[in-house]
Amino acid sequence: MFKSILLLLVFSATTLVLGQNWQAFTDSIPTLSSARACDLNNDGIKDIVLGGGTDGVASNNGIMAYNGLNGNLLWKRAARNEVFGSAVFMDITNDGIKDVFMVGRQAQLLAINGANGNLLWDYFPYNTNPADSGLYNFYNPQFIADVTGDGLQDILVANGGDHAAPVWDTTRPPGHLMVVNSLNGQLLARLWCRIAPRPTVLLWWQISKGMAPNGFCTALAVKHSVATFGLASSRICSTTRLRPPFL
Ligand SMILES: [Ca+2]
Ligand SMILES: [Ca+2]
Repeated sequence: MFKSILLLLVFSATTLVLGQNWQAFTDSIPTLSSARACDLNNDGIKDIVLGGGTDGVASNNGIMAYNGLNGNLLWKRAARNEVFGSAVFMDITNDGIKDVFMVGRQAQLLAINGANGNLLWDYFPYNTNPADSGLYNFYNPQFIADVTGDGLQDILVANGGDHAAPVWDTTRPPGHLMVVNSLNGQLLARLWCRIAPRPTVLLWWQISKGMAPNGFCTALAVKHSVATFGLASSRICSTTRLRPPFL
């Protein structure tokens, strides 16, 4: 029973007019995900999305969306591992309802239809260990200016954190800073980062070629220290476009 950690949400006094209060309960999972609000059923009331689960364990309660009006579950999704990220929202299905982008362990970078919880794309849909491909945890993504020219903002996200490595092992896989097509999850650019000996130093980087249809490539300028876990303490200072000869 001690593992049956309870998830409890309490949202109170959401409106002075109706004086609404509700609680929602999801059994058997902890959560490190911060709740995010977005109207997913088009009733003018923001709904609540958050992730859950335990490190190394698949869960039927990986990502949940609760009705902001009454706390009822709008939809939920199973997850192959812990979903510790916090959602960001953008409509990529053009139905007027924003879709959900969520991250977690085991290379989970997911786009989910905000209206019904259906999976739109999974960055790593393969039934293999992503560590074999050098991929570990995805950390909270953010939207950046449109790279592909389809009018949709694209995604900048960090991946890293081989927590299976012993603490004394300083030979660790690099973290990745990645630009991903928000429409389909395609990798557009990737930056490998190792631990920097001092701030503002980026030891080495590489960007995959030919990812932008206009012949330009996106380069990422990174300052400040690069943390052990990918880019947790890094600060992304700017995005610039470079012609391929400069790469
Ligand atoms: Ca709503
Ligand atoms: Ca949508």
